[in-house]
Amino acid sequence: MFPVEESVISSAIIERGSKFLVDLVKSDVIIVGAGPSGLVAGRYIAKTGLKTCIIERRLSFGGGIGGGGMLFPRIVVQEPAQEILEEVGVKLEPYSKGVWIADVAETIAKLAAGAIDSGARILLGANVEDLIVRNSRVCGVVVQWSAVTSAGLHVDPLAFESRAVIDCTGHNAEVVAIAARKNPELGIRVLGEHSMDAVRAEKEVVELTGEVLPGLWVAGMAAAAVRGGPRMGPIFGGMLLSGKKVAELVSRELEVL
Ligand code: 48F
Repeated sequence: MFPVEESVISSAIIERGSKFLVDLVKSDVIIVGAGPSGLVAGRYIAKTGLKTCIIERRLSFGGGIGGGGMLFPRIVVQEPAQEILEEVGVKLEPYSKGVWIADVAETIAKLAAGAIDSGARILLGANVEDLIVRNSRVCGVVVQWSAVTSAGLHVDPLAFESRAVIDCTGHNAEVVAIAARKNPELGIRVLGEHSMDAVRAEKEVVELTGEVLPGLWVAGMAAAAVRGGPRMGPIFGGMLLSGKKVAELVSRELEVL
């Protein structure tokens, strides 16, 4: 095996890791959250050629996919959203008319690979804790390493600019909640998700996907949380279609569609 000394390992990581981060300080689109909606949005936006970065606070992607339903390692997906999984090579098992079953590990891996292969970059272990807001427009995010946040250290964050920010943070709609808390004059509120109604929720999560403030978009469960839609549990068609819809809306807004 080729002998690689510690100094080479360290300098390679510091040098190329810094280059990666410098490149992220200005993007076309920043997506917060690498769950199903964020990964799908990232794939379709990056495919248009827009410079796309997904920021995820954990050291892994997939969000709520991994937990399946009560930790059973399967998720349900319905027509027509199964096509989004088929496109990235997820093997689907038919269950009943219009309903398919997918393995959670395979879904996570292939959605993430789909986003990365389309050109989206994923920054793991980084927490979005604030937004850049200029003249009532969201112009980027403020980021801190999750480890620093967990340790409660007082360390100033860094800011990453973008032409659009998409909140794909799931049930707490964290980015919109931050915008609401820190900028009450913008008049945005997070209504909170309602109790379960899977049929309605799946339809509404797609309908509720869209722009909530100039420069700030919401998709996935965060859209339901912001606008008071119901929850749906471990059925994922709505998440996938919401990610695809926000990608189309943002790409059109940024004039690449
Ligand atoms: O929760 P999550 O999977 O959101 P989603 O894409 O999908 C929801 C479903 O998984 C499921 C459901 C059934 O369909 O309701 O819950 O709407 O993924 C959200 C990701 O965002 C990350 C979080 O770690 C997770 O991986 N995240 C949340 N807040 C932040 C964040 C933040 N402030 N900064 C960075 N990442």
